[in-house]
Amino acid sequence: MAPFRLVMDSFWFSPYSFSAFVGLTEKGIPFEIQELALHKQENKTIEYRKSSITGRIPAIQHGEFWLAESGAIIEYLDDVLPTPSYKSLLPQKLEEKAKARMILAWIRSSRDLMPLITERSTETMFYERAKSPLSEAGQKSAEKLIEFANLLLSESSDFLFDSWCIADTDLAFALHRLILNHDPVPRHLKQYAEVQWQRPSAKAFIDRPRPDYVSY
Ligand SMILES: N[C@@H](CCC(=O)N[C@@H](CS)C(=O)NCC(=O)O)C(=O)O
Repeated sequence: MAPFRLVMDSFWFSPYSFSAFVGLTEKGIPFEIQELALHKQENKTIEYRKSSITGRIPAIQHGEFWLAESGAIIEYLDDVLPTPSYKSLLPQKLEEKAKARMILAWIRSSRDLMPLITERSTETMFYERAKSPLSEAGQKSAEKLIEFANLLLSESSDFLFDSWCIADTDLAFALHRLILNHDPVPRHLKQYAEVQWQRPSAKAFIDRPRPDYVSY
């Protein structure tokens, strides 16, 4: 098997890097990590732009093959490292897989989440907590996330489906924007998100010692 490399941010706080990192870790294969300092624009070099095409992180290199976009990376990992030899990142059942893709896409691109993402940035999760309460728009955005999670999860679910999938990891990350900043989150959603946060693949990212933050 050709070696894998994950190119990610040096502050270890990108939600997209988190998803790709957890995906690779869950596959149980060795992989190298290359950190790019986004505040120094290390992702803007011509070499990285040519390889990644998007110039954004994360990207993976598998042998000579390069791929960016965390959602595409997850799908590629499941294709190239399939079950049963490797853990599946997306559910096996067709409808559950489709739902998991919906969840990943909504978390990545919904405009509903934009105010929350701005006011509860990942800097507030891994560096300094938010100093101001959520604005009206931020609160609406938080309510939308909570409604979304509530509609998908029952009161006692540890997972979205029968067992863990990468959508659990992504949804828990989004909920932790609120949890870590002490914004209200219903108890069962908090418990659900904390289960995902304790997963060894997630903890390896979360507990990683981080360099001092430089704003950019
Ligand atoms: N849709 C992309 C988003 C990737 C993304 O926006 N990455 C940010 C860091 S969180 C980035 O590379 N920013 C640097 C830049 O845009 O110059 C994915 O899912 O991978």
